Amino acid sequence: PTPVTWDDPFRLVDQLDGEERLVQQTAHDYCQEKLLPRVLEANRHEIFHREIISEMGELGLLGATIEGYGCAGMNYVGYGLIAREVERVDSGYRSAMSVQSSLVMYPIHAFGSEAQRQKYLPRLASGDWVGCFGLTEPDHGSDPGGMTTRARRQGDDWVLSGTKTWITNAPIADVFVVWAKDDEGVIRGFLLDKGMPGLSAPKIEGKFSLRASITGQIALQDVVVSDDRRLPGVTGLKGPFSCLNRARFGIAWGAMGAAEACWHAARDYTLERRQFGRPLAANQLIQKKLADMQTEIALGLQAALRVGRMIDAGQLVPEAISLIKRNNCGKALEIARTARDMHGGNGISDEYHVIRHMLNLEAVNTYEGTHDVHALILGRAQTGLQAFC
Ligand code: TGC
Ligand code: FAD
Repeated sequence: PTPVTWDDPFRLVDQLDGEERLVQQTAHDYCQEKLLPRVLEANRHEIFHREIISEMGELGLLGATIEGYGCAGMNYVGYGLIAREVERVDSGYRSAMSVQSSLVMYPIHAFGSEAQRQKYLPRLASGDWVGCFGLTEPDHGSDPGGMTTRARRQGDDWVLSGTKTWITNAPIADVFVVWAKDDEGVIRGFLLDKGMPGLSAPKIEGKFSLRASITGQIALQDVVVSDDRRLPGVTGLKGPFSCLNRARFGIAWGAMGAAEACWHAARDYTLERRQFGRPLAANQLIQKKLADMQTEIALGLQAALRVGRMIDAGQLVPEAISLIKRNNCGKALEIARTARDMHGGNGISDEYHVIRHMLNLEAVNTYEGTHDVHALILGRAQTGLQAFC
């Protein structure tokens, strides 16, 4: 019989094909060798090392599910495995990767003109350009349908005005995917380039979470945009929400990667650390915590794999994605908090990594639809009753 290993009790590895294992190994090696050594400095000093995007591009990790245009053309399970490996190091690095892949390259590929695809996708795939996605506004986070950013018609052009906030990658972005309402109240997507008159992206300072990821606003002061910068293939909220489906799926995998890092750290630490004359890990209370972590992670990964297989079979069900985004982020946050506690005083030092994961996961549990908003999505789908308002 196949031996059961404590760190992969359901043998997830046996459920992956050769290509998926290779993708995971490539991502794992890169993240451990190149990202982990940089993360303490990045987190302490709120630095996003821009070259990371280029390195990811070189390895084919950006827009990895897209066929052609310099992209790797892998399946969604492969994309999930990349997210898991990147977030095993830091959720902020996974943020940068998911925004570029799911929120910038996906809509250009799915809703863009051929000219837009040719212009943007190869440069975003290589990491020569960084992208960002502007949906959230200061007064409209969970309810993006209330957005006040406007796209007014002016002859053949559009004039964009408004403010987007909490936008990952914005201060360093070359390309901005911006969602705005036209004069009839129809939501449309636009592709803006850095340096356009009236466009700026100030950094948001003082984050206690995702400090290794750069976040900013997008300020639009009457930015004149030609019609060929409009994404022609979609109108309405299903445009941004289709992107969110993919990103939320990646986050469900990524959060499990962060949780695994915390679980393994807690196991190693409690095996090593002795109190009352024996290893902490010899205590029943400690072993129960480790068993709970193992259980939630094993279940969460199986669920993420199942949803990945559904997407790859052409059965994308948004509610299934809400379920795993909500569950895996909530469980990962709980695991990180417990792992932090199990490290005692050392747990608050960044040298032990768990407090960084814990603080990161606070934001991961909030963005891309908060834990409670996903509960309302699931509640609406099973009762038919809208509880948002
Ligand atoms: P609702 O009436 O439900 O839907 C409006 C239209 O959208 C369609 N739709 C979807 N289409 C595709 N996928 C989905 N998941 C969809 N959900 C809805 C729907 O069919 C409808 O289409 P149509 O043609 O009939 O008009 O809209 P609502 O306003 O009632 O929505 C409510 C709610 C709460 C579900 C929604 O607004 C929501 O999900 N809020 C959360 C907002 C959010 O997730 N923001 C994320 C911003 S981006 C971000 O956080 C990036 S972090 C990146 C990182 O660093 O990793
Ligand atoms: P609110 O919507 O004000 O919610 C506050 C609280 O109220 C939450 O607990 C929520 O669950 C609860 N709540 C809201 N509505 C209801 C309701 N109807 N019933 C019960 N409870 C409710 N956005 C982008 O567009 N692009 C990005 O790249 C991006 N990156 C981000 C990066 C970071 C680091 C962060 C923190 C956020 C980012 N966001 C981004 C924004 C993110 O998607 C929003 O923060 C999120 O959708 C929640 O919106 P909000 O912050 O306005 O909270």
